[in-house]
Amino acid sequence: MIDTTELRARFAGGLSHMYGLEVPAYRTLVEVSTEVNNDVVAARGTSLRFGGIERVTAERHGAIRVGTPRELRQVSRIFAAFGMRAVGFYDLRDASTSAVPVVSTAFRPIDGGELERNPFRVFTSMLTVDDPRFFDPELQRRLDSFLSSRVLFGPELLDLADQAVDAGGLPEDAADRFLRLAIGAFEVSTAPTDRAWYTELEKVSAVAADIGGVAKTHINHLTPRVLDIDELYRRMTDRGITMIDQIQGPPRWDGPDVLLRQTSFRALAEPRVFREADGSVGTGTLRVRFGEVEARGVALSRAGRELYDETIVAADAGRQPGESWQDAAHRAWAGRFPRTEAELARKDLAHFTYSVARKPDGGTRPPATVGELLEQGWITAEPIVYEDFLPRSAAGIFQSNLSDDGTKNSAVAGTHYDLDWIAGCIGATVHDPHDLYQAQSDESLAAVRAGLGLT
Ligand code: OOG
Ligand code: NI
Repeated sequence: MIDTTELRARFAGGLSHMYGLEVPAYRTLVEVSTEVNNDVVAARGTSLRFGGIERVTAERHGAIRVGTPRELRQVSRIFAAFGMRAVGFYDLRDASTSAVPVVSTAFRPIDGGELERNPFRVFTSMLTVDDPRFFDPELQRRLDSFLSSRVLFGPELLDLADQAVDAGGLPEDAADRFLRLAIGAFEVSTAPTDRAWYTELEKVSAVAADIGGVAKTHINHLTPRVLDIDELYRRMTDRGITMIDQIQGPPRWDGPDVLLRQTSFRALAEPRVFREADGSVGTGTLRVRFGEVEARGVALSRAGRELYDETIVAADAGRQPGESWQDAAHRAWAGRFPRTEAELARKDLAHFTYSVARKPDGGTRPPATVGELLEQGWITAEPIVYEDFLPRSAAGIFQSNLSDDGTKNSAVAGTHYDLDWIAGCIGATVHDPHDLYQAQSDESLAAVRAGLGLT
């Protein structure tokens, strides 16, 4: 029996192999990431925080885009077979100045042990066909009809997925078949794309064309994790690969690493087959797929996240003409963000797991608050890795690779989507990321309290 964890590891590895064949520059990105990670480990030693080196080296996230609630529900069944649950809700329609008509969630393991064994996650977006800011009734009708006639995930694939969920894995042969079908479902389409239809959608939004203009879904990008993203950016640039012009998220600074920093190389022209208006079929190119890389830090609490969002706004507002985002952000950070993890913990701005460092002996009774326990050396705090995404960075990633802003009619109201809508659509819980981190932290605190005799 190949269990859920092993299925997920093979799925992540198989997708990475497939994507490396489809987008060769992704192989360079993985190569350079591995070099940087090895150098960081050589320089700082192997006692890495934020996850062990095996986890970090194997770690990837992918991004896919589907067209309809039905497709979203189907893909959630496939991810469930890999132990990947829906976490979080992202509305990129408002997080972006360009036309990005999608709402998203991320499918990932939610258990600490499972994350350490293989943290593969997939940022999954669904086209909001019914949003009148992007699509008029006539275009909605044609999109609906195009999308409802395509089959992204066949019955055998879905059936194997359900079996894997029920049994917690699959026998070897069935597992091989399941993985082949699942990985195949995310390969780029070789069927001819209708040029006129694709172009019509592209005028509204390049994202809409990438989703609704083709017969299949595909991996849009895969993202290895790197321990020093600034160094990676330099080395990729030295190799002659054009990177987007900034690293998204918090700036590099000498304080704690928080949340998520991401960057990517520009999408490269890929050959695709097109059907022209006269019925002839020939090759053309599309630029939509790329490679992204990310560095992860500590998960922030709700209060910490508010501080983060405020600091980003302050960085934008304080940016001088000609100044880089990095420099402006660095200034904003230095003025607002705690400089140490201990301070983040004391102010309850980030999530940690706690362990007992010294046992009470004789008459000394440990203090009651986490801050005092830390200060007096009773407990230690390990940062909990941020396992999720950032809407602004996600919008930036979408946007940085669009050749055109598209069109959005802000005079009409958009359709409403939220976390509960996604839950209803997939017929499963969509977890709130904060609740997951809080539960992990609370559990460790309860054990610490018991260990110190504080309960
Ligand atoms: C997804 C963009 C979001 C990230 O890392 O923030 C994302 C997409 O381009 O489909 O992957
Ligand atoms: Ni991404």
